[in-house]
Amino acid sequence: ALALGLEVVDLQIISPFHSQPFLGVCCGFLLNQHYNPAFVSLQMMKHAWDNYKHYAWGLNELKPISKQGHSSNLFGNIQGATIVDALDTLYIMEMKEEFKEAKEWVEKNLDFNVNAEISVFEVNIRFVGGLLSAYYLSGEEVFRKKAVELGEKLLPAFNTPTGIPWALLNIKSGIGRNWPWASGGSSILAEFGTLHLEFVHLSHLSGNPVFAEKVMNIRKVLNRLDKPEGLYPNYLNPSSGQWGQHHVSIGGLGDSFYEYLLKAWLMSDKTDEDGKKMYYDAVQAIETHLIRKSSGGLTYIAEWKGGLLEHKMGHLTCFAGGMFALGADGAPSDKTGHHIELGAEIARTCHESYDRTRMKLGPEAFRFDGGVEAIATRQNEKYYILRPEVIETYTYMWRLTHDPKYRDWGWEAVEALEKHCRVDGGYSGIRDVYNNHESHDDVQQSFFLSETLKYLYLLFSEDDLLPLEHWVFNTEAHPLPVLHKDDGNKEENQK
Ligand code: DMJ
Repeated sequence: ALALGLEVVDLQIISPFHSQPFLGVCCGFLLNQHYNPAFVSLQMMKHAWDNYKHYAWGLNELKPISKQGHSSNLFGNIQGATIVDALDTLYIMEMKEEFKEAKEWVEKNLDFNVNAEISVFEVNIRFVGGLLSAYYLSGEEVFRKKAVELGEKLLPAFNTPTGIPWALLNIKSGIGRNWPWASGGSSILAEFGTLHLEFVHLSHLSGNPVFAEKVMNIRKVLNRLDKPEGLYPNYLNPSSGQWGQHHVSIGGLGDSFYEYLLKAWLMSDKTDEDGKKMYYDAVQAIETHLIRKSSGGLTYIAEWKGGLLEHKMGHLTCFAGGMFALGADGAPSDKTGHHIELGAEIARTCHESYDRTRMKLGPEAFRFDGGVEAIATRQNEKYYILRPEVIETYTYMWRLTHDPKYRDWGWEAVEALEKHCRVDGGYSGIRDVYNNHESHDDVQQSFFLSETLKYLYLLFSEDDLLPLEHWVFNTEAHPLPVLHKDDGNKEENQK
């Protein structure tokens, strides 16, 4: 850890939440006896932001070891992903100067008139979602305008025979296509199923119904289809309207589709009965066919391949703990307690996946076969790229149960992030969380600022900061307000 340039000492930190002592190895500011954990998350944000600003300003992401910009092909040559993704976190943490400079950058430099092939899903959740949240929080018109402008650029993605959008779109030419690796030219469930919240808000803020119509049509197509055992395969062909391979996952390729069904209902002030039914029916099928308990008593969500289970759970799947708990309130047939319990069990399993590594950070995927439980067995599944899902679930579980263990677990994650991911030039992912020594991947993902640090901050803050009754978080942790029936007039005013 000394190689990271941190001031490292062994010390006993008293848990900020109760009397159990933490044995910690940590960085400068944690030595201050008067720290508070929300303040620590804010300091982490400052370190991530300052370094991005210093070394990669205006580019998509930061390479914190080589101290330069990082570009990913997900955004084509749209720039500034970290700035747009971080806007609302800066706002919530009251980093006013930083928010101001981010806003100025958006005003002057955020440009969608580029010849770029982009991922419709990634641009929607990070850019459209980030701009919408920034607008709702700050009221600054520039964010609303940019969100709507970008939304319009995404519309040609829906020009397919079924209206199921392409995964990739050239926002200049309007030509779309799918990932070449996706089953027989299919679109991906977690991609086309994760547009709903943002597109409903785009219609709300622009007065143009086209956005909401596009995502409601996706619902219609899905509702017409037969679902194997009530499950949704990850692949759907946008031309034929037929499923591709029968692979089902609550992690990668499927995850946020389920999240958006529930949140569409919540965001509609619980009027979107269709979304509600689709969500609870899907959870029922998931429980029957995918959720299993290990011999050591850990509940996990397996993957389903044409009827056969792969006993593997991805880090991405860990968001589902928070989702089950968030959906508990509306669960049919007195199942509220059961859904909370399911959330708690998934949280515990995901915590175990962290606790069973040397670095106390979770692997990309962990398995429940071949004599192991909650451990990665394949070398290419041992990495941690600053993902938020486990901390996200702690935050929901804390808000919904107030069991102090979730704050303790969040604090363990803070300690591990500070010890292993914090470097001079920001925060980096780790190649192998079971190793004695950090091998850094040299990427500070934009979702570290938009999600991981925001969820930590919320975990350690009061419940009245973005209360769950009034806000839903998109899958990139951008808060969007619940729309009440009488909010509709706004659309008229915007015309
Ligand atoms: C984020 O972009 C979103 O949370 C998405 O839903 C899944 N992948 C990353 C974080 O892991």
